[in-house]
Amino acid sequence: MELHTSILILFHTLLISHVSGTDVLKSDTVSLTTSGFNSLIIFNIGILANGDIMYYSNTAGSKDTLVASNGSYIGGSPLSDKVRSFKSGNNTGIDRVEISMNSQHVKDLMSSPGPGNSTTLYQNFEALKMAWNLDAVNNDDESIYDVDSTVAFARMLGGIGYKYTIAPYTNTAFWVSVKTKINSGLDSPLLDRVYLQCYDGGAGNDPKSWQSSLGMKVVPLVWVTNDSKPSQGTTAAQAKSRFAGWNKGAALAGGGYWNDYDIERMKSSYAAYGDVLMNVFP
Ligand SMILES: *[C@@H]1O[C@H](CO)[C@@H](O)[C@H](O)[C@H]1NC(C)=O
Ligand SMILES: *[C@@H]1O[C@H](CO)[C@@H](O)[C@H](O)[C@H]1NC(C)=O
Ligand SMILES: *[C@@H]1O[C@H](CO)[C@@H](O)[C@H](O)[C@H]1NC(C)=O
Ligand SMILES: CC(=O)N[C@H]1CO[C@H](CO)[C@@H](O)[C@@H]1O
Repeated sequence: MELHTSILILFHTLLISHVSGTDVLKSDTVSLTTSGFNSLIIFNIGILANGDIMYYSNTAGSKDTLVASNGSYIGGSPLSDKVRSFKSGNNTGIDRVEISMNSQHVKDLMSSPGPGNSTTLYQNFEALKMAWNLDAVNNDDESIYDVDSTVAFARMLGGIGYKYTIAPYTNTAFWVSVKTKINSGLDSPLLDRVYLQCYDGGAGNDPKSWQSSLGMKVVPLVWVTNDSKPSQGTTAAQAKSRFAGWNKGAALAGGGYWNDYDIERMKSSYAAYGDVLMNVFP
């Protein structure tokens, strides 16, 4: 309790998804920056075999966009202006923007050419950070789980100036190992946030038990009302009761939602979901 009121790391998180309908150029970005959320994660960035970076979209009217190639940002200014506006726009409450990716090609690229600052991969991430004014890279690995390359990649990103976060739903042992190695010997942790999936495959997750395994506080995520898997949907009122219950059992670092697309598709209220976080994590 004391931790919460004294240090205000009570960030709220909203995952921006365009998995099946919304990309950041199409989201209601006025609502999502002014509804009480203070962190945004842009979902579905990917690394190609040559180290280039893609922003994936399945959105009608949108296309996959190569955003960094050969060490330069090439995603265009409408996209960079939009992403930068999350933190700089009128009345925005957002002070942190992250990109989320899986671990595709990370192992190969860490093995050759490695994490050095003269590589295309390094320079692409450096260029993307600058163009989008990014704060962190989120690892949403759900299949590869290679400890050494994950740690090398995180350290590379830390060298560029990113913070590093994870979004586990399972495989606690992998994430404990990664967290311990990445933060080992650092005064200020590079891996500074854990967004724990508490829906779908992670529906049974107990934030308290993950906190105890990882030795750090986590931010549980619930899935907003959704018509593709209604049983996983969580109304604002239900989210409030879940976050409050978990937070009572063991103080959390905050709370968050997957995902904005469903809020808009279901005509739910950003403000209602944001209010829950401001209420439970003041
Ligand atoms: C990549 O960038 C380097 C340095 O700017 C340049 O010399 C080279 O031609 C570029 N390669 C491609 C394939 O664009
Ligand atoms: C901020 O408000 C001004 C005045 O209404 C408007 O011209 C500008 O486009 C807005 N900026 C953003 C990023 O929304
Ligand atoms: C790149 O890495 C080398 C070797 O670690 C280091 O000496 C050099 O200062 C780095 N350069 C930049 C621009 O960070
Ligand atoms: C309407 C819909 O399909 N919404 C999304 C619900 O969430 C799942 C998983 O995150 C997405 O795949 C769906 O697109």
